[in-house]
Amino acid sequence: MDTIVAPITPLMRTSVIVIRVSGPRAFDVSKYLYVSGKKINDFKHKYVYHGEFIADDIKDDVIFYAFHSPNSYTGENVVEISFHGNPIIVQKALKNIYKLGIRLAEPGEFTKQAFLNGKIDLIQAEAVYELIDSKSVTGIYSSYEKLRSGMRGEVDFIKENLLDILSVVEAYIDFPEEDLSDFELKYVYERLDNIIFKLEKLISTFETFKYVNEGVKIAIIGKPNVGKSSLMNYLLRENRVIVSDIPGTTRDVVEEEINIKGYNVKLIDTAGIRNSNDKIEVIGIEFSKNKLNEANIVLFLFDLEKGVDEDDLQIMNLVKDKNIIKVANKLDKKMVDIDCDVEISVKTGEGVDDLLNILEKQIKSIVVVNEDNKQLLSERQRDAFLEILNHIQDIKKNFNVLTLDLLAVDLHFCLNKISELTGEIYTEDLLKNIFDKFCIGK
Ligand SMILES: Nc1nc2c(ncn2[C@@H]2O[C@H](COP(=O)(O)OP(=O)(O)OP(=O)(O)O)[C@@H](O)[C@H]2O)c(=O)[nH]1
Ligand SMILES: [Mg+2]
Repeated sequence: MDTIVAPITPLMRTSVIVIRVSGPRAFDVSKYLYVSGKKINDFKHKYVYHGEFIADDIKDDVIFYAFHSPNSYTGENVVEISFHGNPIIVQKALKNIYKLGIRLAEPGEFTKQAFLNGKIDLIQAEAVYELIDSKSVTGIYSSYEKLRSGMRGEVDFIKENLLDILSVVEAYIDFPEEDLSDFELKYVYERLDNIIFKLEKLISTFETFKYVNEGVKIAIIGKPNVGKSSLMNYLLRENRVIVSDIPGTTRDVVEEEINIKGYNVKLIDTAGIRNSNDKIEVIGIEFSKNKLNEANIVLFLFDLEKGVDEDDLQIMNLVKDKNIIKVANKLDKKMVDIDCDVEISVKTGEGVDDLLNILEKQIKSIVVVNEDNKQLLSERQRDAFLEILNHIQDIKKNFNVLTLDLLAVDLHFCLNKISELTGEIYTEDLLKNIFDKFCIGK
């Protein structure tokens, strides 16, 4: 294994920059490390040192610590050094470390070392990325659980059931003239059902994974001038979208990610929908109508000053199948009553908290987290489990007509899929796909 080095904090002017050296020759950096004027000769495991990094034209007061293989994040010898947060110092230090034959790490290569050394499996390696990338509390919880357990419980359950079936099938392969007894058939079907039940539950978590990562899409719609862009700005806490008292101000669809009560949300402001002769406005309105199809929740805005009219009813027709929250805005200028879920004034902020509470409830009903399955499957994991599920369902359907040889082949296929999932079997391409997403230093 190569010895690699990289900053594990951003390489920018900041308070502290930490670099990590990992690999069989990591302790060679001792060449540049001094404590009380003396070179460090042997690093003690998990000891923190305060000293100096001295190499050619640089010198810095540093803190460093070491981990001995295999008891480190990567499973290799590891030294981490924290410098004062000036990237010039760290660039120079790195240059000197390269002279020792230690190279700059590729994206995700520390985690890849951990995987190759068997410290973590591939599900856990992916969970490291998911944990850092998560934009919501649910996502963080899920990825942390995956990181801790690698979904061992689930994976082992499926594997054991597959092996149980395989042992029955293989016992009969050499005696093709004999049939499985009723008892053995029942045993096999029970195990097939166990697997199907578990897989269906697991696969259903992918929907939530998608919401957690891509965000729940919430479109703000309504006729022109009801305050859609004002509400968008209010929720984003910035003047992101142009607001004016001229109807037809917003011409484009504007999307922004925000966090609402711990949930990752994609908020979409749309052009006010009405019959218009303005060419550009018409294009914007068409865009908005298309966006409506993607929305998981629709915030339908009304105007409490002007009341409901034919335009509102036409828009209502467009979204009647959607998950709608009816929001009556401009409470501060209320002239009429409107049948709605909540009254607000974006101008004074009144009622917006109530709106957020209603939104939270709606989001929760979409981002369903099953108490037994808090670990959410990523796309790769979903695809692998889905392939196994399809195979198992076929096996169950055709159990009576399949030859034992074919059954054994199918069962081995499923076991192999699981091994690919956990990384017991892997290809360089697969690893590249997974680790290329990481940043350098992870
Ligand atoms: N009094 C009052 N005025 C508001 C309120 N919310 C928005 N407005 C005003 O209503 C006008 C229209 O607001 P916008 O946010 O641009 O409305 P819009 O729905 O995005 O309009 P289009 O982009 O044209 O579809 C602006 O003058 C806002 O300042 C409110 O709660 N009370
Ligand atoms: Mg607008």
